[in-house]
Amino acid sequence: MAVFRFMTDTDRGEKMKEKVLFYLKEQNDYRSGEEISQKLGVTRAAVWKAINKLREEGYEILSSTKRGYKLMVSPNSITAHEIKEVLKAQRMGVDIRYYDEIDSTNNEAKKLAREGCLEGTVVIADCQKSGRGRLGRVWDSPPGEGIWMSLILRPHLLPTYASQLTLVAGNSMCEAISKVTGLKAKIKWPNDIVVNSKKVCGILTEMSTQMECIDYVIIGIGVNVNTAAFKEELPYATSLLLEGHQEYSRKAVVAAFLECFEADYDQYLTYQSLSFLKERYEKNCITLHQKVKLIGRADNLVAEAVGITDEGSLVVKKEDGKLEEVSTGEVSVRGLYGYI
Ligand code: BT5
Repeated sequence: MAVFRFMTDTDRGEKMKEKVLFYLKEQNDYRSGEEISQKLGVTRAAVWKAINKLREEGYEILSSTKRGYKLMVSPNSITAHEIKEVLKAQRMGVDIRYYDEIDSTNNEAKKLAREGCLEGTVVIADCQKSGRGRLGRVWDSPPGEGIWMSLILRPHLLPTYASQLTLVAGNSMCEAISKVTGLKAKIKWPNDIVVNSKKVCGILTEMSTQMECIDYVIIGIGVNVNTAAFKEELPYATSLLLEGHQEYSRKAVVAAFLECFEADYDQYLTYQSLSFLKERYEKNCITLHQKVKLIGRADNLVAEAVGITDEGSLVVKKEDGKLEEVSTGEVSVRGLYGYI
């Protein structure tokens, strides 16, 4: 059930800002306040207000009494408007809700999902105050540096399939990062993306079920894009900036991810299996052909990771040569995060 709401003054201000921004981008030259107000059918005061708001957000807009306004530099921003401008996906990102600051995008996504929002709705924030990892761990989400976003899905699947969507999303983000930055991003099964053996991205998948079917799935993704330094407590964290020695466009990574995920999600729903993705996933997965330690098991098993099943389990080969499928839990991989 969709829930409708009336436009507030804030909504109108946002719309006006978007219109002025779009006009200045399109014209790519000085435009007088009078011309902008006439073209957009609004007062000059409204244009002036929108320009000031844009400047507050980091847009560099020159003004000259004779010539008017000219947009010089757009910030590395991930507002709905900025993402939509470069996004080619149709359904993923159909509705983008941007927040300067939020507790956790997964919390907001859950709220929207309960209210009946469309599949493909994205909640994205510049900063999270209570970003979460798995098992209640903290996810560091400082302002201006990363992508903290949650994607809402409504697949007609049994709940046991939800964890496979983490793998589809992880693969899409891995390929999106490689495509945008040229860096060699790899997947640490099941939910981390690493670059040069350090963690650049984590995924937290949560779901709600109804009558033994999935009601909604939230794919929460955090990517360290332009983080210049991490806290001492995060020795195994890295960012695209630290690995690529340059700043990257956050919206380009978001758009590339949503485009890749849209195509793969459709295929996944058709096959209801990861068979279509297996070759690409295995190529991208750094866990394979490595010694792994299965954490939290009574036997503390150490084995060699040899493959991924069509259901997304990790296949390990034990010392006695026997194979075992591991579907959940934490895995330490030799060479990553301090495991020697
Ligand atoms: C994850 O958990 O890796 C899932 C992270 C998901 C974050 C996204 S951001 C958008 C959405 N909204 C949320 O509230 N969450 C999702 P896990 O595998 O449990 O890893 C957590 C561990 O990674 C922490 O205990 C730290 O050791 C480390 N860590 C924390 N912040 C990090 C960061 N920014 N970069 C790299 N590692 C970090």
